[in-house]
Formats: sequence, structure tokens, C-alpha cells
Amino acid sequence: LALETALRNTVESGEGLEVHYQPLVDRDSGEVQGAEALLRWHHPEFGQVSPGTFIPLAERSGLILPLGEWVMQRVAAQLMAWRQAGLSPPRVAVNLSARQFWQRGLVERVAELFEAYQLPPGQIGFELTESVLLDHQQEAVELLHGLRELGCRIAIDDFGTGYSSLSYLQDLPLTTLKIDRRFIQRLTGEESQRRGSAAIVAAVTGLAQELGLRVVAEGVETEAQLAALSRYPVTLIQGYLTGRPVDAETFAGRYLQAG
Ligand code: G
Ligand code: G
Ligand code: MN
Ligand code: NA
Repeated sequence: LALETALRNTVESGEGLEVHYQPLVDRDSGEVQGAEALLRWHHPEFGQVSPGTFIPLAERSGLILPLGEWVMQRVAAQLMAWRQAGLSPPRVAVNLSARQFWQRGLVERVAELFEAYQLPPGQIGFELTESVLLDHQQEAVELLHGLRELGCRIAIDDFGTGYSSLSYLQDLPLTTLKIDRRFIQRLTGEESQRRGSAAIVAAVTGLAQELGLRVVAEGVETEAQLAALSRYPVTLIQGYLTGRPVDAETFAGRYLQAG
């Protein structure tokens, strides 16, 4: 409860919140093709609180709505600032919880942000988990179409960990599958798990290729994992090997060039 009160105060003031950015790197060219926005919270008393702790708390308490609004606005403002400084930031993906996705007026709000911060279509995209979309599939299709009309990329996060019927992949207007890091890590893990994980990665990447979806391999930490992925049609690499999440200034210094 103390933590919830602290989070409530933080959301009101914005103090102690920061968005970090992790690069998504094109597997073949090595170019930074995107970034994921990841929220960080530092509290004077509780210290650095992990998103694994405060995001679920925010979801339960409803604070995820103002918190999510803060993230989107922060990202939009950052992208505008980079563009005004003559930099060419890549598309940035924002994670959306169920309640954020289903909140009234999401598509209109995103359109407003693009307009207010003078962003090109699709400069901000979204990551959702399978369960969010499967609950009310027809409504999800309509919402996603609205976002796609704004040019937004839509990724399924943690793919392979939910209880997905695969049929939804055909029905939803998605652009990207993100293979959960547990499969990537098992590729080079215990002997007993390698074959199974390789089969899953082969199936997911093959499926994505046939459906015209981009594939992100998440949680790539080692050269061995990168090498193990080389036989599969993976588009993008995201992980500590190619770049940890870093603050905006560090991200710009490392990855953004003028022009
Ligand atoms: O940054 P880290 O890998 O610790 O994130 C842990 C979890 O928190 C991930 O599932 C990530 O999707 C989620 N997360 C991080 N930032 C945000 C955010 O801005 N909004 C939502 N809804 N989830 C986030
Ligand atoms: O659920 P989601 O994919 O949004 O979670 C992203 C989380 O994964 C972030 O908290 C980020 O810090 C973390 N992450 C990013 N790259 C790596 C990695 O290479 N290894 C591990 N263990 N975690 C990672
Ligand atoms: Mn994510
Ligand atoms: Na993920």
C-alpha cells in the first residue's frame, strides 16, 4: 500500500520517472531500426523499483492509465526534440497493458500526439501481449486497424508464451512478432532443451515469414545465441548483446546521427 501511494504521487508529479530506450538492430545490416521504450522508476525511499513490480501494481490500481499517458507523451516529446535537433530517430515501440489498449479514445489520443508533436505517421508503435488481443478479438481488429491507419507498427510481445490459437495471426492486422527471450536463451542452454527450442524458433520464424510479419528475437545476450539464430529468418535483434536499455541522452549519443 505504501508503494501504491508512492506510485500515485509519482504519477501526479512525474518525478522519478524516466523512459529508457533499447535499440532493435537489423540482423543483416547492423543498423538500428527501432527502439523499445521501457519505463524506469526511482523513488527516494524505495530506490529503483523494477517494472516487474510496479507495472502489475499500476495495472491492479488503475494507475496504468495516467502512467501510460505519461509514457506516450514523454516518448512523443523526446522524438520531437530529437527531430528538431536534426537527428533521425527510429520508430519507438511503447508497451501497452490491456487496460490501456481498451481505454476509450486510444486511437484518437495517438493521432493527437502525432499532430501535437509533429511526428511522421508511425513514429510511435505498440507492443501488446497475445492475451490482450484474444479476449475480444473483433473489437481488437477494429482498434488495430485504427492504429495501423496512423502508420503504427503493432508487435505481439513475448510471443509463444501465451495460450495462442494461431488463427488470430491471420485475423489481426499485426506487423511484428517478438519471440520471447526464454526460447532464445534455451537455444544455447541445456542440451535437453536445445532441440525443442530450435524447433519452436524454426516454426515461429517460418510462420512469420509466410504471413509477412517481421520477427524480433528478444533477449539475445551472447554471440553464441546470435550464431544459433543465423539459420532462421529473423529480422531484428534486441538484447544486451546489441544494446541495453539506456536513457535518452545515452541513446542519442550512441545510436542517432544527424541527417
Ligand atoms: O524493462 P523491463 O524488461 O524490466 O520490463 C519489465 C516489464 O515491464 C516488461 O514486460 C515490459 O513490457 C513492462 N514495461 C516496461 N515499460 C512499460 C510501460 O511503459 N508500459 C507498460 N504497460 N509496460 C511496461
Ligand atoms: O516483456 P517485454 O519484452 O516488454 O520486456 C522487456 C524487458 O526485457 C525489459 O525489462 C528489458 O530490460 C529486458 N531485456 C532486454 N534485453 C534483455 C536481454 O538481453 N536479457 C534479459 N535477460 N533481459 C532483457
Ligand atoms: Mn516489450
Ligand atoms: Na517481450
